[in-house]
Amino acid sequence: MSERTLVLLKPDAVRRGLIGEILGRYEAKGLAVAAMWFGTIDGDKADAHYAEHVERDFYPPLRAFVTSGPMAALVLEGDSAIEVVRLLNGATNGVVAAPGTIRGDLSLSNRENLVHGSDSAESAAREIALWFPELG
Ligand code: IDP
Repeated sequence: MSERTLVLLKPDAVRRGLIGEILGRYEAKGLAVAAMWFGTIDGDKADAHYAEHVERDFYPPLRAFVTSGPMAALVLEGDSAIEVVRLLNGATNGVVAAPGTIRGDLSLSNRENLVHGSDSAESAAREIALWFPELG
């Protein structure tokens, strides 16, 4: 079933020059870019995106990280896009993410782990509305 998911290429991906490498993996898998945005977000936008995490101990440094420089936000579309992106991204912590995944191949960090992908259909709908209100 074709569906849409929200992907972030976080500031570490941009700083490290990995936009092409990462986007190439999604495209090679067969997902299509339906929308794209590039820029730097403020703390309010970070709080809205990570609403479920704002009370967590790891949130203040995460907030500083995601507001530290430009990011790319994308809507990717294709069969089972939500699950496929999560599988391609790999586990949250790059140290233990499986080789062959984006985080497993390219990250050694639990925070600076290059990418975000919506974790459910409900999250995808909420995040796409937040980042791309014009698609609503
Ligand atoms: P996910 O990005 O794999 O879905 P979440 O648990 O939703 O992981 O966490 C959101 C983001 O918060 C992670 O991608 C990572 O950047 C950061 N994060 C999560 N857990 C930790 C932690 O224990 N220490 C530092 N950062 C964390």
